[in-house]
Amino acid sequence: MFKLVKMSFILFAVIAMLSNSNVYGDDNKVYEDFYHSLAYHWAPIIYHDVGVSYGERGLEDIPMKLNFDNDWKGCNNWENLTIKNQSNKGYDYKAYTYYSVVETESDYYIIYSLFHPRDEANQAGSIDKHENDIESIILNIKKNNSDKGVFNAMITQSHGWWNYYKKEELSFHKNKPKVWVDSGGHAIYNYNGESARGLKKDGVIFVPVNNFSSRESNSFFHSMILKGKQNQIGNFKQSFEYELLSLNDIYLKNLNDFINGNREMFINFGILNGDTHGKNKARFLWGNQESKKYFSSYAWEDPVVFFNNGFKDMFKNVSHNYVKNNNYNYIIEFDDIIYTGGKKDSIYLDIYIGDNKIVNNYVWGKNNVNNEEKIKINLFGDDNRKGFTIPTNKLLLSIPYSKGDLITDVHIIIRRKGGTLTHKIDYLKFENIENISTKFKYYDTINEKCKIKLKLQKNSM
Ligand SMILES: [Ca+2]
Ligand SMILES: [Ca+2]
Ligand SMILES: [Ca+2]
Repeated sequence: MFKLVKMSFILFAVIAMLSNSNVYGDDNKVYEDFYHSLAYHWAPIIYHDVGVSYGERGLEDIPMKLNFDNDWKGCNNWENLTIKNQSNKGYDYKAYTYYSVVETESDYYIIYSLFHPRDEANQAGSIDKHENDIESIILNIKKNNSDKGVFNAMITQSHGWWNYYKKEELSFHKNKPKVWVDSGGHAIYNYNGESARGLKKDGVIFVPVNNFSSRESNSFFHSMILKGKQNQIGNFKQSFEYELLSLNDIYLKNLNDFINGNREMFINFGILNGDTHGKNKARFLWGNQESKKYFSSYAWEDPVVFFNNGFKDMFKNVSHNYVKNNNYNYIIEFDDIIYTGGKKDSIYLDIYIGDNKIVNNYVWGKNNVNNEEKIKINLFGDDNRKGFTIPTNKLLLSIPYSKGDLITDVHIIIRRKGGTLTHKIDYLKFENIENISTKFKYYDTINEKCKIKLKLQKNSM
């Protein structure tokens, strides 16, 4: 039924395209509406611990919008988050969560990111508090012939590590998974029915709504904290509303700010500007750099990799073809490599984008390669060392567009493994990613020991 609705929406968009010059706007609006409804349908029920003994009596434990203080500056967020500022013009202390949806031929991946202006984490004697905090949840929804698909798996973030849950390990309210968020540090896990953890076991539940109701009692801040009722919060006795906001809007803002040299909100790509109790501690998923254990550097632009790494066989047969994905801006697409480095070699690639190493022998490798052999490059396939099972020849990248002196360089190193040692065979370097041809082309490596055929694609977003 919904498929029909979606189809007719798309048909409508196609007709609109033919009759209207505003082509992409109309088409994107259809997707935006559909993805918002999908994100809302599956949006988590958030069991959120509350620390009423913090300076602002629990205000620290409300997931908020980035501009809660009516500006787009990161460095003033710790200072601005006070109860007494609540009447300042444009301040908004209601609860929000950011979402983004990408779609393959077989699955949806829905990202939810929670932003808190203060991280008050106080772990085992060491205090790790800092200005700005982001922790995320990613759901995998399998497509079927219903309009919203079927829930399959969830990954949640706890600071620098990630937790993996199959459907049967979770509890739900109707279709919505229940998650638990730690007070102060805001690590996210599944909600397993336990009490809130603080001394007084204070916790509240945030539930998604399409639009906030006007009733004050539905706002945790207005009905409890502002009224000084922080001693009556109780142990997950009360629920309050949160609204969903577009994470892609934030991503685009970050791209544009970066290109324009505006560092007020984002000190770097994916990294929030913060200066209180530690510097620049909060990262959105597109600022992640880890690609050895969790592969969280892929979570934003290529969640198939992120889930395949975490769940292995459970994701053996899913599609790696994206039908809609606004979370990257470049693709490096590989065809093959002609190797002239030796006989029966085990070779692999190290690829750096700027300083960030995102491809290593865990991602792609090939054994028993002979001299002058031509080998197809299937990233996450072939003889990779991590057990990935969903090959692709496309490397999706969310990096700032290069402009002026903001150049993103690409460095591809071909290595051979011999016994326990590895040898650098040769390398290829593009000073600017946009120097890569947009049509397939062989590039000789610097010492002419290999040729690699590749091309660059841009996401037209
Ligand atoms: Ca601010
Ligand atoms: Ca500050
Ligand atoms: Ca945190």
